[in-house]
Amino acid sequence: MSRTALITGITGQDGAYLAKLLLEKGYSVHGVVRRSSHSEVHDHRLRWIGVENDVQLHEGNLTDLSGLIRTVRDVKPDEVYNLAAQSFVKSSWQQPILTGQVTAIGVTNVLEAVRLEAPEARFYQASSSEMFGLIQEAQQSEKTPFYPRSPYAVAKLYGHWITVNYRESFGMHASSGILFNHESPLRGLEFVTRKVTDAAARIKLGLAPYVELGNLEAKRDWGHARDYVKAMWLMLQQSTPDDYVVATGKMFTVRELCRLAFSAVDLNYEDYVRVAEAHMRPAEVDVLLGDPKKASEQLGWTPETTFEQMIEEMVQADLARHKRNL
Ligand code: NDP
Ligand code: GDR
Repeated sequence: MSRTALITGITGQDGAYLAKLLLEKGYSVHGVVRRSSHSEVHDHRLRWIGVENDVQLHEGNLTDLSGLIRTVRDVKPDEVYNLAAQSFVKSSWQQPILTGQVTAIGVTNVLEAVRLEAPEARFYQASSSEMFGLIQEAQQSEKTPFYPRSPYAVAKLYGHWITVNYRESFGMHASSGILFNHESPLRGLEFVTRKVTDAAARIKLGLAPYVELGNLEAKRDWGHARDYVKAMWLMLQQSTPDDYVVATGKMFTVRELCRLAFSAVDLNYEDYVRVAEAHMRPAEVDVLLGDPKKASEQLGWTPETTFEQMIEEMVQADLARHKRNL
């Protein structure tokens, strides 16, 4: 019998890749979308990935419990993936209260809607490596203590623990994926990988003279979103719910990212990258490196795309996009 999934944040990067994966597995896929005055912004990623006509969208907001209850009641999901969030770390200092309302309390709203209307449904929470922040161990695993460094990370920590708490309090099948950075051609332009691949493409085509960045020495463990949504699905296929770190176990600096992206268009990044104070953060997360051993051993999950392949794919996608618009 076909299973039904409900995805909050279906219009985001991960939502698009997850919707595609679940449709390929025969699920009936539903998503929660925010109302906007621009109807075309709803589904540009779903269109890019080719599933816009195969998913059913329901208006709703993570801050509106009654709407979430109605949606869960109507959809009767077997699996709920809570991907919606104010997800940009830098914006969380500018909008700390909104970030708390959506990224923290919003998780409780979704959990409550599920507990009331579909208590048997399996629940996935999009936790984040940002919760490790000022790292307490050189390589971070499920056992590493957290030390959040931004209003976003503080909010994600609440979302993480409320998920654990609903599992322990109500016996819900609620799992939390502590995902390290993952990117793709569908990444938002404000995040550093996509900002750099898009800039490399525009500079190559003569559409921009340079790009301004912040901390070039920050190190991240970057994987591909296409690989990471598979780990989300695998978590909900386990007989018992649990928490898993999802990462590649390799890290690169922002500077190395720049070198790779610009060399993909035969340019030297040093000629085009400028550092601007405006892109620095009040409190930086200097380095993140995940230990994906548990996900590998218990879920049988391994990343398939290397960092180099992913950056090449993103640069080529940005080149193609800008050439179409020339
Ligand atoms: P995106 O920013 O691409 O997508 C966020 C989604 O949340 C969008 O669909 C957005 O809708 C939706 N959303 C935002 N606010 C609300 C709201 N108030 N009510 C309903 N929907 C809302 O994020 P990603 O796809 O990259 O990430 C998915 C999740 O995983 C997020 O929770 C993120 O914090 C978390 N995460 C991401 C990682 C990464 O590296 N990508 C790593 C670890 C965790 P709209 O399209 O209308 O803006
Ligand atoms: P991050 O991703 O904050 O790790 O959160 P982002 O790509 O924004 O930053 C990564 C690192 O690059 C440095 N950096 C810059 N970042 C941006 N955005 N723009 C710049 O110009 C720039 N220059 C340097 C940053 O300082 C940082 O150190 C992402 C989000 O997807 C979160 O939702 C998610 O939880 C985490 O990844 C894991």
